[in-house]
Amino acid sequence: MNLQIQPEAASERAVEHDQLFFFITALTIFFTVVVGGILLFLAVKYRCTNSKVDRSNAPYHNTRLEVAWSVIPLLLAMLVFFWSTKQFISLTNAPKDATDIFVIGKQWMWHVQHANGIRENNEMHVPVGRPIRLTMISQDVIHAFYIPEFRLQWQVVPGRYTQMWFTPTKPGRYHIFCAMHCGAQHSEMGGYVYVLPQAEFQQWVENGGNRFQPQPKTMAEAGKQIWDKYACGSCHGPKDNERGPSLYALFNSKRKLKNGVEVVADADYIRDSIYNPAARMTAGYENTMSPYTKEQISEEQMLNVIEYIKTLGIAPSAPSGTTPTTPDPLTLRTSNEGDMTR
Ligand SMILES: [Cu+2]
Repeated sequence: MNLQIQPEAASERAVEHDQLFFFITALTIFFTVVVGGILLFLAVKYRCTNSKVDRSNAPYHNTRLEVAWSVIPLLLAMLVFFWSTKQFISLTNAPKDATDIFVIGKQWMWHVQHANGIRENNEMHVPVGRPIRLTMISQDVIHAFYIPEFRLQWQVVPGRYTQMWFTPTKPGRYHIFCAMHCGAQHSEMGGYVYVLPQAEFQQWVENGGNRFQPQPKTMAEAGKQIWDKYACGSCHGPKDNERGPSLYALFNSKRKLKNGVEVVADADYIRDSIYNPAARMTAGYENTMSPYTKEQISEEQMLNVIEYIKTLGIAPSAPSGTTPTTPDPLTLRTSNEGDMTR
């Protein structure tokens, strides 16, 4: 009989995750047996009042024993705490050379975009052995992107980008699930990630993936189309003008707002400023820009627009090759609270 306790471990993260998981399991079993065994032994030994056991001079306490049963579990708990915290933090800290893939969740499917313009539905093709960073957002309700074989799961929420990364280690096909109950057809919201050997992945890219359009456009090119369609450049030119501030070399730079606060112009800031310009006006400007709705610019198109704005220049402080959407979930949450009510 082939009894499988865990799904296959197909990412770097999975190996460390499993070590921690089995360590906690072993600890639990060990202490259950020790405490249960002592309990059982004492219960049997002293089971009735007339058993011939000396009950006089029962000890009230034993300092060495008490220190031991306090300090040893404390140390073990701290070990589990630091070990799991390390893994938790590493989930959002992608290496600089990670390849970006963008994921959009909607009832009830996963939409995937690669920077080279390849788009996929309910499928994600990745090369083996390369770090992949996912930037995710939902178009409607809260979802969660979950690949058990990679031990990878994070919430995909409306109103802000979330990120996580992984390095797949074994070519193969692995299930994608939505791990957040998101409506009637939640259970059908799934798909597959295909981990391909490098050469095969290159071939897949050259063939244009499983195309929805014959000639792939890069995300930035698709973003420029939207930029042109809404004539964004008429107010946001190469230089600041009286209608609007320039967006050249905006990405990742510091912006002074009307209310005196200074913010970093990251992906969330740009997205917010298009869907809800009034919320964070740039210092020196009146609120003359009308907000864009998701019917006009969908979440999918928004990612393209942001990629295009990056091509207008990234502030020098930007670490090369990264998408500096603030990885700290707390900062993001406070900066986007208005979104849910829009
Ligand atoms: Cu879902």
